[in-house]
Amino acid sequence: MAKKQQVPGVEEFDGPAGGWPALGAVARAVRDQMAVADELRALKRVNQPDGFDCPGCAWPDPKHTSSFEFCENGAKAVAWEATGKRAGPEFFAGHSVAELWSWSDHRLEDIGRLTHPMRYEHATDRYVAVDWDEAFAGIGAALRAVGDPDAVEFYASGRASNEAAFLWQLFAREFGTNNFPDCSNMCHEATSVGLPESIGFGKGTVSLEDFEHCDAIFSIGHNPGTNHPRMLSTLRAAARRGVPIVVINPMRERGLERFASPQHPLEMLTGGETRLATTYSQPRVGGDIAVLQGIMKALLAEDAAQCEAGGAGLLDREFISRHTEGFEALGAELATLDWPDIEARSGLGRADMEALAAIYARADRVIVCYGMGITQHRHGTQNVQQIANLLLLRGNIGRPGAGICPLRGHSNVQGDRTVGITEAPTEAWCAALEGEFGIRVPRRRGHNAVEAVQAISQRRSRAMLCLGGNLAVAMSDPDTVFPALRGLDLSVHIATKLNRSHLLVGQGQSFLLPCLGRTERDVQEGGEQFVTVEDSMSMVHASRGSLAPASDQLRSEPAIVAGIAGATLPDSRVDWRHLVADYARIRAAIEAVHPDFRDYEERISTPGGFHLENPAARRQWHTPTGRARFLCAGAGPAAPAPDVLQLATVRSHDQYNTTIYGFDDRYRGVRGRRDVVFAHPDDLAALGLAHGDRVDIEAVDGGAGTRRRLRGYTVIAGQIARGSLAAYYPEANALLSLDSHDRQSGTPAYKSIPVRLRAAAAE
Ligand SMILES: Nc1nc2c(c(=O)[nH]1)N[C@H]1C(S)=C(S)[C@@H](COP(=O)(O)OP(=O)(O)OC[C@H]3O[C@@H](n4cnc5c(=O)[nH]c(N)nc54)[C@H](O)[C@@H]3O)O[C@H]1N2
Ligand SMILES: Nc1nc2c(c(=O)[nH]1)N[C@H]1C(S)=C(S)[C@@H](COP(=O)(O)OP(=O)(O)OC[C@H]3O[C@@H](n4cnc5c(=O)[nH]c(N)nc54)[C@H](O)[C@@H]3O)O[C@H]1N2
Ligand SMILES: [Mo]
Repeated sequence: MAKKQQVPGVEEFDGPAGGWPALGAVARAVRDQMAVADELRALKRVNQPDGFDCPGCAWPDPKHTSSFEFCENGAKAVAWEATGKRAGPEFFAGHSVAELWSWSDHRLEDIGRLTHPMRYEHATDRYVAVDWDEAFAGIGAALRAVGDPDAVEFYASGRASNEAAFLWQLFAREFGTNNFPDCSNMCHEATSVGLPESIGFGKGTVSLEDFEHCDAIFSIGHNPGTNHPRMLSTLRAAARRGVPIVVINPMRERGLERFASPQHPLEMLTGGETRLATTYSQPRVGGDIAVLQGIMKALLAEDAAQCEAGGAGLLDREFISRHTEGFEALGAELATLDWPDIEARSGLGRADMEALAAIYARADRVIVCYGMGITQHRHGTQNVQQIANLLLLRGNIGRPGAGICPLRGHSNVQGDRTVGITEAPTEAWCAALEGEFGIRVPRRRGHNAVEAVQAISQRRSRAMLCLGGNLAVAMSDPDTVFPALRGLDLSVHIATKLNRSHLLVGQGQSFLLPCLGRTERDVQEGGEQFVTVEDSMSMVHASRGSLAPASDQLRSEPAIVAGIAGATLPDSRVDWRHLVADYARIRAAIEAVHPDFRDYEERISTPGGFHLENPAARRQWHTPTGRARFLCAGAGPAAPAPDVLQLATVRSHDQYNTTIYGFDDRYRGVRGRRDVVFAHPDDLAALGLAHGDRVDIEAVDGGAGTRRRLRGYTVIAGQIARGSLAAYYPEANALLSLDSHDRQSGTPAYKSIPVRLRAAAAE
C-alpha cells in the first residue's frame, strides 16, 4: 500500500486515552486560563460532597469515594469557567458587534467572563453597561409590549440548576406560555420520547452500582473518552473483571479502545494501560436500526434452534409473557427482513451481527449505553426503541446489573426536565403549580427548539430569553437561524461568557446578563446558598461553589430570573424576592409540586444526595397497558445512493459543545485545526480522492434555492466506516437544513447528513 502523504496537523495518535498527555493538557488549560493560584483550589472541589458539581458532564460520582477523581475534560471545563480573564465594559467599548462577529467562536469565549449587565446600543453598534434594575425594567416593558405570551420563547441550556430551571418555568408559565425550547431537544429528546412508549419512563434505568454486576456492556454511538471521561474508570473496572465490552460505532474512538488511568499511579508510571473494547464493530453512519434488527434476528434464530433441540432457548419467556406486549409483532417483522438488506443498511456482515448476538446471549446481565450517535438522526426515537427491544428480549431491564443507560449531555439537563422545562407539561404538573402558587397555567402545547426557531423565522415569535447556551450556533441551519434571530424585537441572554448568539442583534433590543457559574460562591439575603442537580442516573445532589465571583456585579441565575419576573409581572402571585432570598424555599416549592422530591431539604444534605423514583427500574411500566412494549421500526432508513455519503457531526476532544477550548483532537490525531473530514479510504478512492486532499462537502437535500456546503476541507483517510463521513460540530451545521429532524422527537439529524464530496473548487 502506498504510504499516506504527510498532512499538516494530522498524525496518527497511537497512545491510550488518558495517561500523561491528559495531565499535560490540564496543566496547559490551567496555565492559559487561571491567573490566580487561588482559582486552582476550584479543581480540588469538583464533585466533592461539599464542593460543586462538575459542569463537564452528567456521569454520576462514585458514592463511596470522596477522593479527587482526575478528569481531563472536567478540569478543562472548570478552568474555562474559573478563568482569570474578563470581558468588562472597557472591552465592549473597544469592539463593535460587527467586529466581534468576525471573531472565531473560540476567541469570543476566550475573552473571559462577562462582568456587567449590558444593553446593545444601535447608534454605536456596541454593548454598553446598564444597571440591573434598568435592565430588568427594560426587559419587563419589552415583554409586556409583545402582547401575546406565545410569541415569546424561553430557551434553557442544561447547566442551569434545578432551582434556576424551576423558577424559569414558573415565570414563563405565569407569563402565559409553554414555549420551552431546550438544549435537550437537540440532544436526548429521542430518549425522552422513545422510552416512555417502550418502558413507560423517559430516563435510564441503571445506577452506577449496576456496572459492578453486569456481565456485558454494549456501548453504542457515544465517545466517553472525550465526552464522559470519568466513565472510562467504570469501563476499566469492568474490563478488569473480564466483562466483554462491545462497541458499535462507525468511528474508531481511542477512548473506547485503550485507557491509561490517571487515577492509578502504577498504570501511569509503568506505561501500562487497560484494553476496553473486546469487540469493535463499525457500521455505517445511520445504520443502527439495521444493526439492532440483525442482532435480534440472529438471537431469535438461535433461540428457535435451541428450543427445537429441546433446550430452554435464549429468551426470557417468563419476563416476556408477564411484563411485555408486542413480541409476536416484532418477531414477525424480523422474519420479513432478509439478511442482504440488513447487511446493506447496516454496513455490517451477517456473521458480525450473529457474533454480537452470541455475546449478548451468553451474558446473564447486560447494560446498553448510548449517546448522540443514536439520538441525533431522523429516526432517533426508533433507534432508542430498538435498543429497548433488544434488552427486553432477555429481561435485561429492571434487575441488578442490567438496563438501559442513555448518557446525558449537560450536567443538569435531566434535572431541568424533571423540574418542568418542557413544552408539553402534564396536567398533574400544571394543576400542582396552580395549587401551590395560585397562578393560571396555560395547557396549550408550546414550542420545542426547532419549532421555536421556525416561529421566530416566521415572526410568529418576537422575543427570546435564554437561560444559558448558544442556541443559534447549536441549532442546525445557520443560514435560516442567524437572520431569524436578528429579526427579534427582544433578545435576552443570561450567560457566563460571550458567544455568537449574543451578537445576533437586529433592530430590536438585546441584553446580556452575566451570571455566577458553578464554581462561585452564591450569597443571597438569607446567606450562602447551594443548588441541586440531577445526574444521568437520576441521583440528585447538592452543588456549592467556593470561589469569589468573577465580578461583584454578577448575580445568580435564580436571582436574575426572579428579577426579570418581578419587573415583567407587576401583579405576580409569586413572591419572587422571598423565594430567591433562600433557595430552600425554591426546593420546598419543587417538593410541593413534584411528589418524588419529598423531604428534599433533608435528603439533599446526605453526601451523594438521593435517588429519584424510577418505576421502570422496578419493573413498573407506566404505559397505557401497564406493560413494556416491543416496538417495530419497519425497514428503517434505506442505504443511500452509491455516490452519497452520510456525514455525522462530532465533538473534538478540545470543545464543550459550541465552546471551543482549543484546536486539537488528540485521540483522533488532529492538531491545531478543525477543517477536516474523516472518510473511508475506499470511498475516497472511488471518488478519485486521497488522504490529505482538499474537498468541498455539499449537502444533497440542500433545499429549494439554497446550496449548503463547506469549502476547502482536508480529508483524513481512515478511522471511519464505509459510506460514512465525520466532521466537527458546530461548523458542519451549515450542511443541515432545519427541516431535517426526527418527526417524533424534533431532534435535528446532526448525525446523518446526506452529502457529496468532491475535489475543492479553485478559489
Ligand atoms: N468534553 C466534553 N464533554 C461533553 C460535551 C462536549 O462537547 N465536550 N458535550 C456534552 C453533551 S451536551 C453531550 S450530549 C454529550 C455528547 O456525548 P457523545 O454522545 O459521545 O457525543 P458526540 O461527540 O456527538 O459523539 C457521538 C459518537 O457517536 C458516533 N456516531 C456518529 N454517528 C453514528 C451512528 O450513526 N451510529 C452510531 N452507533 N454511532 C454514531 C460518533 O462516531 C461518536 O463517537 O457529551 C457531554 N459531555
Ligand atoms: N451539529 C451538531 N449540533 C449540535 C450537536 C451535535 O452533536 N452536532 N449537539 C447538540 C447538543 S447534544 C446540545 S446539548 C446542544 C448544546 O447547545 P447549548 O446548550 O445551547 O450550547 P453550549 O455550547 O453548551 O452553550 C455554551 C454557552 O453557555 C454559557 N454558559 C456556560 N456556563 C454557563 C452557566 O453556568 N450559566 C449560564 N447561564 N450560561 C452558561 C456560555 O455563555 C457559553 O457560551 O448543541 C446541539 N447541537
Ligand atoms: Mo447534549
